[in-house]
Amino acid sequence: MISRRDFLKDASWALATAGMVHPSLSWGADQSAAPAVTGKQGMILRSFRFLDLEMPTEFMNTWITPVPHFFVRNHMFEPSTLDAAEWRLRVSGEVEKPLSLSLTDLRKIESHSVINTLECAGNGRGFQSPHVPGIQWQRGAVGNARFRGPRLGDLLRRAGVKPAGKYVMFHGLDEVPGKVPPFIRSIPVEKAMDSDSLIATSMNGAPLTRHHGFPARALVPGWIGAASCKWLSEIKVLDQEFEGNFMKPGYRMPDKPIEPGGSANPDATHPITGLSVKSVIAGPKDGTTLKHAAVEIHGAAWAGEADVTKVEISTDSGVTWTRAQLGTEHAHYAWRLWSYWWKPSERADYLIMSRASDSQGRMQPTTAVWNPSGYLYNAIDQVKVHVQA
Ligand SMILES: Nc1nc2c(c(=O)[nH]1)N[C@H]1C(S)=C(S)[C@@H](COP(=O)(O)O)O[C@H]1N2
Ligand SMILES: [Mo]
Repeated sequence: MISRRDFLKDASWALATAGMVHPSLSWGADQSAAPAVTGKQGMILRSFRFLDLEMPTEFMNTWITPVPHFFVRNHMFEPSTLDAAEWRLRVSGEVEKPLSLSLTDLRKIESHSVINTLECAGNGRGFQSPHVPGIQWQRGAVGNARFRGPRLGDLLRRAGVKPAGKYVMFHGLDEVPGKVPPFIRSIPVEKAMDSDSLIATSMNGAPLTRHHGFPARALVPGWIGAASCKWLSEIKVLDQEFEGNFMKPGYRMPDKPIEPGGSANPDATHPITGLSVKSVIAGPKDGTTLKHAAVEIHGAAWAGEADVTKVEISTDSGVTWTRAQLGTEHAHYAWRLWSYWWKPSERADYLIMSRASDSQGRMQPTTAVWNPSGYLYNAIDQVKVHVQA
């Protein structure tokens, strides 16, 4: 093993090991900054091969997450050569008229903008108990951005979906290492036809960067990040759900809760779609020592396809709860910033908790539903602080 200090001293290590298999490489627990990754700043490096970057919670303080702070989740190598002039998006399968569109063709189609909170299904996995394998994300495999591009439904209407077409499959241009199955997934045609499902070509007003899927990605709002395929090159309409590795066994939840630490019967699982209701405390940070003065407790809350209705804060370990103020900026599918001014009554240790509720009547639970891959972790968030003189 190479120590983190050696790694930082010798940035060429990244090049030297670029071909090595380090599936669980991760030293993000101490929230150290990642070495230079193009277009990214101050991120927690969860994995180098393949690149997984987490946003530290101190960046969770703007409604729109700037692209340099937006998390990255890659299952494979990003495409190393991608010529925008050569790039084509094919639409095939159960359609009357298959399409092959250039980037110029796409730009001629009316575009639509959606502000969406994109969250990795594995966000918070690092908090699951008992421990589950996988990238040990804590709070920051999530971000909120304005995506823009043609509606997926408009492309599908142009191609003419046949009655047999029930699912829409996405395939991107990631470079698949060795015999690993490619990142291919599908969504039901109803969600694909939703007027907010996009072929996004821009993020926060600028063309998508390579880390986020240039030149085009699917944007399936309110659903787990994995639904939003990057470097999109192929859309195929299928008569049944796609069943490759990333649909099955990947990204599934047990139909019924299973005992923590247990295993799920694959036949009694279903694909994950929408995100859970969740809030995260961005500040103060866990473990901080505060002066005995008023302090702003703040963070973000989101609920996938539902709307956040309230966020409540407890500063007495969950005995009493008070509503936080919700930020004025809001949009369907977008997180809501929230804030609560707190004056600690005495010098002591405190456990601060946040709990969101949504328009579907869901409330953040005390304990997240445990599952073997640690998906959709959404337990009430908590940070410990010490208040001193
Ligand atoms: N082609 C492709 N698309 C992909 C992935 C991938 O590995 N390859 N990762 C998915 C997962 S698991 C997530 S959470 C989101 C992350 O998007 P981001 O890297 O833009 O934040 O992209 C999704 N789209
Ligand atoms: Mo993800």
